[in-house]
Amino acid sequence: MKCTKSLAACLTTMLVCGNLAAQDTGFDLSSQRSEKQYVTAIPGKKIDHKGIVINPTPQVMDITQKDMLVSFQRGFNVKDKKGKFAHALEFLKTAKDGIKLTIDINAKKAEKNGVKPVSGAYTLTIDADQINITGYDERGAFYGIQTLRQLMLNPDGTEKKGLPVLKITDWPDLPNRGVVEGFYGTPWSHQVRLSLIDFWGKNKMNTYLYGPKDDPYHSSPNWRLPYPEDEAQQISELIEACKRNYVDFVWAIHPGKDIKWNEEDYNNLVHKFNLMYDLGVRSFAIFFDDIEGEGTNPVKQTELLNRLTKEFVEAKGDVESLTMCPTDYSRLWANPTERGSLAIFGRTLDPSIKIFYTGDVVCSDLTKETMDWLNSRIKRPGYYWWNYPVTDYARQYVLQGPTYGLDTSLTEKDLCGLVSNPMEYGEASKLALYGVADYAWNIKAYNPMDNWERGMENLMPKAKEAYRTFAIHSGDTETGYRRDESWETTTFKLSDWNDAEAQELWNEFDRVEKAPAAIEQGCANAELLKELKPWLDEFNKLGTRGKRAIELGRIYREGKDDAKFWNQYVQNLMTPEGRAAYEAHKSGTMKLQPFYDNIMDDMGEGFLIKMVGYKPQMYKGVGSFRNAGTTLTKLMFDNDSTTFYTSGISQKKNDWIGVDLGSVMDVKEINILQGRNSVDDVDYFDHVALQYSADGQNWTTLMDDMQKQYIINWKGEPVQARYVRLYRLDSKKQNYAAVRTFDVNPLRLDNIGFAIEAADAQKALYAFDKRLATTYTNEGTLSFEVVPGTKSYTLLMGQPTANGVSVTMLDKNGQKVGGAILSTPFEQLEVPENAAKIQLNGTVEIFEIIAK
Ligand code: 14T
Repeated sequence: MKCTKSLAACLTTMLVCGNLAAQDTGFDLSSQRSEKQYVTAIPGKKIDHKGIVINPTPQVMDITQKDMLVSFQRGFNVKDKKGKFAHALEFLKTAKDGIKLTIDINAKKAEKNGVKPVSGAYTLTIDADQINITGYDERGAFYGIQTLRQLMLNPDGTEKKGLPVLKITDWPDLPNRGVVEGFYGTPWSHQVRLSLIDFWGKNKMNTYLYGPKDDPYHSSPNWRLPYPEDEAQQISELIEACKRNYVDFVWAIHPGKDIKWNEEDYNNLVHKFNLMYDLGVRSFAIFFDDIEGEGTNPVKQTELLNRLTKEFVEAKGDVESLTMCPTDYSRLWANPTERGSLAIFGRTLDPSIKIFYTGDVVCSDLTKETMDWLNSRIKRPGYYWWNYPVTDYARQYVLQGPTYGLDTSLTEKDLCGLVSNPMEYGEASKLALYGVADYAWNIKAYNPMDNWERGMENLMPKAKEAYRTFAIHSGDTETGYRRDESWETTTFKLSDWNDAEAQELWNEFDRVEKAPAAIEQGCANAELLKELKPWLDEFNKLGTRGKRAIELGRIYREGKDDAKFWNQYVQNLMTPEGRAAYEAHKSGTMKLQPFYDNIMDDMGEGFLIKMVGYKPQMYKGVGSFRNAGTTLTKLMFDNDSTTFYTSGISQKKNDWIGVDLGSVMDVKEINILQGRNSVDDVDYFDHVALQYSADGQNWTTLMDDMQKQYIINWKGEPVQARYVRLYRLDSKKQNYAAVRTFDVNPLRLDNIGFAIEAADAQKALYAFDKRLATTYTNEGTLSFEVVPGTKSYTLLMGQPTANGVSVTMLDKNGQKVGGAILSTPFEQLEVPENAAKIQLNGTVEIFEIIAK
């Protein structure tokens, strides 16, 4: 794709395609996204909380009297000493003769009770006859109330039997805990934002950074302009909701794409800040991420931020210190030297200003090492922007796995805060945020696996098991920030089949098939259900297909009934539309989908060999990239030059992409299309050799030293090869590598050896290519010449339409010598000796016509 639009427009287009493409000019985003591709196991394990579940996990909790519950049925006699919490206590019943509940805000008292003196700290004591909440500050008291609520109510809102007798002494580890709405794509709706703000309050998160990339008034072109009336009104409403939940609303501006470092734009920015101030904003951020050109200048950025600190923040008196996101927000492309922007900020940026950072790459784990690296440069504890569970770079996923990848030895000295950048699906992001809240509050105690179990119970108490089935298979991003999934499931290849494992996997696919209906039944959050719906629909189908694949495996292994096998096999394949839907909303990409795809392919291959009587030429993707063995490579062999295999990661020295033909054979012709197009794409090997090998070890070059060549055709004296590949030669390129077509020994009407007549004779070749992956859908008449000596034909088809397919056999004079009606997908046709031509009439998808 050639980008003539602005960077943002390009980025957004590419992101919409779920594919972060590289660009050939300027800022090469895709090479920057060379995420390390490994999946770490999830730490922690499920704990029995004995009915006391508090999120985030309190710092200190003493059960002062075991096995005793204080009944609160008669209600509470509330003494809200400072009169601040009427709105926060609606969940409890008040009664004069109820149990005494005193809520106070008293820093000294809280400190004496043992809390760390930080905003949000509180103590909560529950005794047989009274309950006391003491906040270190107002926010702390509010958090004490949240803890009490969790002790009183079940996730479904029903009341528990009674309250445990205990003392909780609690405070947050990190001063800034929350969320940045910072993704590309549709910004959250007002309703979803309100629901999230409430969720954050309940889970003791205190920060909402408002910075949706596709809000034009946050970014270019409209950052200088006021919000339209109704949007301004909604922002004020968000600020009110945040106040009720003790969440700091931080409004972010993203001016870097077209800012001029002059007085006029400085005034434009102050003017916009003042407009936002008037709407109630008291905390501001400036983002300089994903820009190029003038705006990236760190000296100018610093001058702006320092001046704003003096002339806006300090002048106003009631505005919080600024937060900024540097252009070099990831170590991947940050200049590490003293002259780099991070070091410049360290030396010159006002120390009150917080600096964002996403870690070693764009989406990365939070580690001590990455924070040390950053902090030694910026000379302050960095502010971690965690690009999880964001999916704007891979929109076919909805991430529901455990929240992990966060080092539990860190303290507020390593980072001043943690914000998560979620998915454009706000409700579906809550499961991940439940973990972020827990981690940021109590780092040492963080137990990812247990948090995940509690999170699902919290979000879908009436369908927890079904939700768990969906979530455990919806964690991985396949080619992005990889996350473990399906860790309780064992899959296998057809060649490693064993009956017990097959039955267990069938049982799991059965649960997969049934989970969506149970979730639709039990999920009380309609908005969450709406967000998940497209994935649930596909999940259900995946369950059905998986079960059928295993049932087919049994028939296949019996090997008795070819017709039965093929009839059911065809039913369990996906139509092109079915496949597109499957690709658009993916779950089970780590184990379930590959199992289905592989076993269907392997059974198809085995069955085809059985029908043909020998091993025909196969097409399997091979190569140096991690995903080279996956089903993604099929896109090179589908005779569709609009679809392509992509490495999904940067190319480097010695990389290669090729095909395994299944066995050594005569190779006479090779046709390859590199890149995603042949005009100006950057995702290809711009210096490359074409090679073949019989053993996969020793390679011989057929064409050498090809420069900037998308289209590669070779034809010559046959060579004996099982493998053919494109091998990357010396190059500076770091883009992904993509291949649209990788054709070896292409079948043609002039080399197939018999005549074919059809509406589209070229496509009709797919009925004779001995490949199940390519089919020909006949409409009307297909005729083909009978090769002398042929005794019968096996026809592998889809289900013929109700009228069936009529067959007419003609001799060399055009006289009819036989006929039949084909009505099932698997048919055998006996051929009379004098037949010279066969005509098929009717609508049917033909996989293969095999002569015997
Ligand atoms: F500001 C940053 F810290 C940041 O992460 N910026 C964007 C963010 O808005 C986006 O949601 C996130 C995940 O895709 O990554 C950043 O955007 C990128 C980064 C790339 F390396 C967009 C394209 C890229 F190639």
